[in-house]
Amino acid sequence: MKKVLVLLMALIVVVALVACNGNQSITTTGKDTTETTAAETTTATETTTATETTTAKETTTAKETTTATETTTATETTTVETTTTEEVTTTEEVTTTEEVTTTVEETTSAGTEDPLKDHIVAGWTFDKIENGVVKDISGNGNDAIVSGECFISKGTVVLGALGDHMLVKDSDDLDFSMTDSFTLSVRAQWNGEFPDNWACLINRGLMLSTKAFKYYGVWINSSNSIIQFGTSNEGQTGTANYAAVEADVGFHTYTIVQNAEEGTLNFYIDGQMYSTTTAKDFVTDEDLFIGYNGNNGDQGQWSGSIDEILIYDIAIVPEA
Ligand SMILES: [Ca+2]
Ligand SMILES: [Ca+2]
Repeated sequence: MKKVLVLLMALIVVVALVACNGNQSITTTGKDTTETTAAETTTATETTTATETTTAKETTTAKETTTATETTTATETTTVETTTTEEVTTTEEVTTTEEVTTTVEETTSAGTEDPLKDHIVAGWTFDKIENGVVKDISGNGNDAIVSGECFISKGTVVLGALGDHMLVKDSDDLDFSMTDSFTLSVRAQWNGEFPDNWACLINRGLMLSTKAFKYYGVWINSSNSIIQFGTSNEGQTGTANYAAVEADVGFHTYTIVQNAEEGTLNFYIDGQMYSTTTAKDFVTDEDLFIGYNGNNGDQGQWSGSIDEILIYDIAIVPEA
């Protein structure tokens, strides 16, 4: 029995050993599975890395494009600013030139006026319109009241639209008898147009509606463009015109001179005498009109510029 027991124990040991070997082979199989899983994981990681690289490249390209666009915009802005700067410089140069011209004109006018200034009874230089009037430079208060669309440009008053004119109210300063000497000087430019009928540069005393004929003035005949000096006839009961020369569009000085001692009334353009008649009585209640007839039917609208009007209480023969 002891032998049988020993044999049985030995058999159990052998069986146990065999069982142990079987467990070892299962463990080996488990190792193989783990290794396979690890390899798959590595592959997955590589794929992820490749995807990230692509994304990074796209971002870089997008940034470069943006940068290029900004550079282009910056260049355009610089060009615009440069052009603007050049335009401003040109404008400043023009302004400077105009200022110089104005200064020269003012100096010339002042120099011409000085010797006879005390004899000016009414005068207007048309440098500005203030509160609806052009101031009388004589100090006598004979201001010219402005109507219509008259405006000042380069030291002249510009007229042209129907109704553009100036009015100086009747004043003793403007009344001259047959025994008074006086001078009326007008520097003006006609622009070649007749807005309605004869163009009236200046009229003192003619009023057809009231048959007032103690007058003198300057017109341009609209049928032939001849400059006409107008005054009353010898009986001072009607009109008389003295043709001078065909008008052009330049600036000219029109002068009417009454010399009481000589008993003459003479008409000049730029110092050249075109006609003469006898001295007359110009004491009247009429207003002085500049740039139109007054209420004489037709407007007699003047179209052009007037630079200066001076009235002296002495006879001054104009310089040629
Ligand atoms: Ca009067
Ligand atoms: Ca002027």
